[in-house]
Amino acid sequence: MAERFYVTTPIYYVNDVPHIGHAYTTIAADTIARWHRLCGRDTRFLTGTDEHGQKVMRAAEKLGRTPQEHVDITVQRFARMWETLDIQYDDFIRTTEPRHQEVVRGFLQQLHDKGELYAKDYSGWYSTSAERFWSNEEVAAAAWLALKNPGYPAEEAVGRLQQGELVGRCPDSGQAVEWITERNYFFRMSAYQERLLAWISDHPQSIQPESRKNEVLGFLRKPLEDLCISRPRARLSWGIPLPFDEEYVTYVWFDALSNYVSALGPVGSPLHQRYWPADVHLVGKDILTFHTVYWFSMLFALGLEPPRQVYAHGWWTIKKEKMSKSVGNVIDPELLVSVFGVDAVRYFLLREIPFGYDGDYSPEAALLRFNSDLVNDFSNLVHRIVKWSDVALAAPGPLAEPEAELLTVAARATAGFREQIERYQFRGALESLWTLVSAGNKYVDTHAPWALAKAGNTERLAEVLRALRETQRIVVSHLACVCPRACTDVLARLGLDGPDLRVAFDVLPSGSRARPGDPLFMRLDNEPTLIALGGAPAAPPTAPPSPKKETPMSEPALAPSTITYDDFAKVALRIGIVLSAEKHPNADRLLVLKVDVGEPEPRQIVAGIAKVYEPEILVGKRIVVVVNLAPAKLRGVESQGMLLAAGGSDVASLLTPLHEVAAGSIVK
Ligand code: ME8
Repeated sequence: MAERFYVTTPIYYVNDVPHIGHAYTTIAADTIARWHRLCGRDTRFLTGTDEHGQKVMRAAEKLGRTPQEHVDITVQRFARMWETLDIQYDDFIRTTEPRHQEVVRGFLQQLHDKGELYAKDYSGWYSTSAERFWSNEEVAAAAWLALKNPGYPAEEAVGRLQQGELVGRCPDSGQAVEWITERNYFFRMSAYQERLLAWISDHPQSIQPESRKNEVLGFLRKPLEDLCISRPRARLSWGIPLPFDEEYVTYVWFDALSNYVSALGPVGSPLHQRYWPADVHLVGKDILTFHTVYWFSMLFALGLEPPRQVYAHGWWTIKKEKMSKSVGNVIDPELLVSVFGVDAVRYFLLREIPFGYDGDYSPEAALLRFNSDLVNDFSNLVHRIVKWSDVALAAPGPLAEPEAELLTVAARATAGFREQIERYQFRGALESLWTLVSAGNKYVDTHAPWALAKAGNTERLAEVLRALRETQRIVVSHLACVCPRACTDVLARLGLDGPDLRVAFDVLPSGSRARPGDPLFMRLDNEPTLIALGGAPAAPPTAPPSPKKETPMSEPALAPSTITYDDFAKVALRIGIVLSAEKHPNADRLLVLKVDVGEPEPRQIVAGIAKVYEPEILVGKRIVVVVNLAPAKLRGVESQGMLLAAGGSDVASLLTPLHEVAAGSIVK
């Protein structure tokens, strides 16, 4: 039987709205799964949703739904998002499904029967928002932070906490915590400390990257405590009841972690035998301890093998701040897809930061990556020879020196790609593949098919076209796991029905022709794109020269530089009156306006203001329009100008004159 590969993502909290962080892990897992499938491995890719817990229960109550009704609705956000992002999972597990609950209850019973669980009274600081207990030090430190007191005199703060002079706070949410005492069930996790250390030492790849492994080893330097695995039903009813004591439900993490096994069916079932242990659990660094210390110990206790690897990647941040719903800085993948298309979003997220490290998102970086890598390099390689798509390929013959050289680059580039993608180094893998994209473009320049055609040198033209079409085939066959749509399209143009990873120039049949097609990616203009992305239309990034230098992800806060009056006078600003406004057919963020700027015909202007204004209320409003901006297409609709708005990256208000001045009035 073929070698098998089992990859998972975390199961996401069903209450949340998916953002680029969730998309990141899932796109990474999808890329890995597609790659392994392509290599002929028996691959399984699991994702899903985490549907129990207090937050879900409260959200449902607020909306007057039962928790089950609530999760049945909210789970659709994830299902739809994965469809938008071309995620090809094999299974989607929901923790409210009977198939999951049965396995979890079986696990609990088994641990109970083996004496791995015991009941005891426990007192501690409980946070209802985080659904967990915290230590004195943790809640005192969070309280100190909330008061914005300098430093943190740990002993003094803990002392004040115990005296009741300081209100303890939850380190996650900042909300006040409560001191509660309750009887609960505990898992004897402390008994597994030595075994965990031995396992990690014997399986150095089991936690990656190395820095994360060291973090876990650091955690394991302190004595491991037993893990509370129950919550009284009186306090939390939305969970899986303990099979041996129905007064309690299971702790959400015990429930959630089990999904990786439960999705395969009961232990011993055919799928379980075929795929467990998982090859890799991809997770964010926030949930590393749960996936290593807790999960490995649980598996030891259950007599199951730990996953072969847990790989923890870093955070996407916004202006160096963690992305979070409460801060209100989350980036909606739908918006990025509406501007760039799905392949480009997948490419950007995987290419931009090394997998494992944190990285800051900015619309400027996304646009730069798009215009340089995808338009200038990749799309160019595919499109420049479209003119000769009708030329039939000659039978492959011995390679002349330039073709042999190109093939050598292809071999090196694809070996680098293969080696790095199998270690989840997406950025390095793509960089490696791009050496071939660049070499292909250079080959077109040097061996100028247009000149060969003009000179009537059909024999050499057919040779050059073979090398180029084979190069395209090799590039898109490898890239198909990252950018499936564009690559499938190019493969079809080459007459193939799927990727072919062979690195050779004699794969395409002699006599075969290609089919012409539109450019895969079209250059996007800075200003309108940045506005559509909710970014500031300032400091236009230009495509860097090839070979590219590293793009810093951070957005430096530049003070505006001085310009002359003449510079300013170049911008023609006019008062416009909005005649009509409607939603853009392909982008949620955009509105399409017809604006009278005092010319014979109204201007059509596409603006990224749909999140702030309902179209109807804009009709009749006077606004300020830049009328001498080169027209640009925004998601397929032409924009003949730009509106002025206040607020920078988040549009706060359109600018409007104090008096009813005529359409076309000059603004200066
Ligand atoms: O933790 N940058 O679910 P969750 C990168 N239900 N990745 C991010 C991110 C960001 N800013 N934000 C989220 C849970 N992620 C549990 C998991 S698993 C048995 C239970 C990704 O909805 C990253 O993979 O909070 C992170 O680990 C995961 O989303 C957390 O998703």
